[in-house]
Amino acid sequence: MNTTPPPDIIRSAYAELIVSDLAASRAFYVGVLGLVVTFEDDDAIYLRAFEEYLHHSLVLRRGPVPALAALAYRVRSAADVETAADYYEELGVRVERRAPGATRGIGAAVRVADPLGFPIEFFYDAEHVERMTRRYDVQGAGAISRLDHFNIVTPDVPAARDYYARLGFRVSEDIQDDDGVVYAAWMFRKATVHDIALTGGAGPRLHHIAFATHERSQILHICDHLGTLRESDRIERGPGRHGVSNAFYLYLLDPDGHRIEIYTHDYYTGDPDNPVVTWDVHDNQRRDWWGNPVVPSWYANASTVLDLDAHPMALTERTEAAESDVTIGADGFSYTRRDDAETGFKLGTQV
Ligand code: DHY
Repeated sequence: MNTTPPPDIIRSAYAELIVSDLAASRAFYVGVLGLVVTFEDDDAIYLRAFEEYLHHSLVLRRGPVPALAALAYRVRSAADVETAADYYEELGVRVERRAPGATRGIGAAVRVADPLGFPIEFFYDAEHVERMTRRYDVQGAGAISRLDHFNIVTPDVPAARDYYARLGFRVSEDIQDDDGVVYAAWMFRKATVHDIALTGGAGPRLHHIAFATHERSQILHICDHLGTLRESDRIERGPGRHGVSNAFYLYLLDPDGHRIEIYTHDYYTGDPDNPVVTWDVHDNQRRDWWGNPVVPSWYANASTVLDLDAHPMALTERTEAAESDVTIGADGFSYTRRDDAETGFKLGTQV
């Protein structure tokens, strides 16, 4: 256990993804999602959403293996970057100090191989660019406001929850069964439902990164836009209303299969006694408030994670039951009203 205090983390701030074809990725992230290009060259594209004034919230870097290269948290001050280095050195994991500009637009930073196997960066200083909040002349009908959260796949959710709790994150919601098996947990630093979600499964893998819009209409427009492009197969799940978080959601797959969530309407969690919501894993409305089934790919697939030398991380299997084995959405193993018999009609058992 650490004697060094943890860094004061403000929020999830940016992700760096390795993609195989920058032009194809650009067509998706800029052409469809409308993200703003801060800088691009032959190796990388640096993107931000309309309300963001830091250099980027997403880096797409060309590389041989589509993967996650880093998840970055912003900390409260430059001194907190040093605190992060001390904290992880005391934990005994690999810590790399990065000079200003090692990632374009980012100041002095620290990257660590965290105990869950993820490449995590901490930074404070960053280049400021135009915040395009009021640039309605360039915002489309599907305008995205900001990065909202990361969702990672990890085999032991309680262990991951405890690690993040030591970093100062609090749980907003989780999914458990009557025996206390924890299938997933949502944790936050900023005053929303989450900055990081922990999904139980073979890990480390990246489940998705999520961007927020202001309204549901923007999410629906993205669906319409994809339909018009005859790219409806980029829509993996939704649109729908989450049970957990109460957010309106859409999951998309980028050209390399990285999953991107578009998310809006979650709620304020900032008071110190914010109540934790625990869902029964057999509640059909936990993941989709309307009881629509969760497609199996959403449980099964996730992105490879790279170590600090850009090598793919080996996976550790989950030993406890997988959520997809005990219930997939409204699949007849689950309930809508706890004591009713489940008909399972949404998967077509009526025929
Ligand atoms: C849920 C998943 C998310 C999220 C909030 C809630 C639960 C679910 O519907 O699967 O990715 O951001």
